[in-house]
Amino acid sequence: DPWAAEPRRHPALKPSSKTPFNAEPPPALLADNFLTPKYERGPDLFYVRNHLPVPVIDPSEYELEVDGVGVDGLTLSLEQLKNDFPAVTVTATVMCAGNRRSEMTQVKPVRGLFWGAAAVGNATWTGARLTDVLKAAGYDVNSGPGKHVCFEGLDTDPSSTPYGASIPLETAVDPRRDVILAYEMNGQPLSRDHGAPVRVIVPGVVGARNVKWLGRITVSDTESDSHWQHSDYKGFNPSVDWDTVDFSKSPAIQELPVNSAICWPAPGHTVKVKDGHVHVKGESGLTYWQTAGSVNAGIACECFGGGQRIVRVDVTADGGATWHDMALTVEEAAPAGRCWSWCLWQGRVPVPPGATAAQLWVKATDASYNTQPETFKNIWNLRGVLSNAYHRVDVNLKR
Ligand code: MTE
Ligand code: MO
Repeated sequence: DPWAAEPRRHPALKPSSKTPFNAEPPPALLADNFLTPKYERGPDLFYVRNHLPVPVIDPSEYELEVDGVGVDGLTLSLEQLKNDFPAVTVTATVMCAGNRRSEMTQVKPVRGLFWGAAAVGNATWTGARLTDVLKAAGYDVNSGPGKHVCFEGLDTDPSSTPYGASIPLETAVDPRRDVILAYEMNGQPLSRDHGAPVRVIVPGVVGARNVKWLGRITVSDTESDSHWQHSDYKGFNPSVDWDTVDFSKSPAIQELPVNSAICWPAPGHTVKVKDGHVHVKGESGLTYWQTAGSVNAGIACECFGGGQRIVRVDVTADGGATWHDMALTVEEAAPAGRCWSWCLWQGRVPVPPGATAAQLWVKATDASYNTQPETFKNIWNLRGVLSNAYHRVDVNLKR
């Protein structure tokens, strides 16, 4: 039974599939913490997206192979990776390409896991720089050959084919892109679900390329030949269907577009109105579940190409007649173009007088003034990826 050795999971994670295990936390628990937390000694609340059984890896026998064009070849143990290279810590949001797919599905069915808005998390990742490891393997990061860097996982399907993905060489060799081979998450050794003992973290790039249980790094002239690189995780014109789709015609998703979500109140919740406003102030932790629902907090997740900063989050409760600036309550102090983390936000939004219900909409804007589309209709795609239209939450109002 390939599923017999699966790790223990946080009971608050809501699975969309159990084998392989795929689950997301309740959104209200996400927006309260800049770093997606772990409570007590248990597993963490960071969403899990596995395509295959979690491999059983003895850290003392772990080996990372580095090979490919322009590479002399190198095999590293976990101890060597930790001891022979400077440890760097990067804070980065990881988001699944299918995050918020369940909203896109309402336009027209798509194929994929039924993700809500919480297939995203933020953590500090500590490890060796990919550029340092490539250099140690004899690769010239300034003028070496190749066009892509491929990553292979140690998780395999029944035909022994591993999970794999690749990123462009330019992303991999640029030290300012902060690509690291991480062995710690939020200051603790990686958990099994998140790729122990080593995963690659490619900040600003879709979850699928952040390969877990990393076994091999290959510099190559071609993209990873993995199914997940060439026949999945791509976007298409809304009129392309499963009869006409040609995966070779679309580029693999790398950077993700601007996204944001209202994490509180939850859909259908009753919210208290004060002075004509929905009181929108963040409070902490699990108390969210017990308060009267007078709280609204959200995340704006910037995973856009350049690592652009989120400069504004707007919310409306009247269908866009009036938009209101939210306060960005937790932001990362990162240099321009290297904002790899989401920001948290909250605020007060006026609701129409006398209304007993309202629909809240949110959109975020980044430093390049990229923002989100209004609806899913014209960004619909058959795989349900890149789902970043305004996030809308229906609430009841109590005066
Ligand atoms: N790496 C391996 N080896 N196997 C996988 O199934 N899933 C990918 C990526 N890396 C995957 C993988 C996808 S699609 C996502 S969204 C992220 O891991 C999820 O990372 P997490 O489970 O730590 O949140
Ligand atoms: Mo994903």
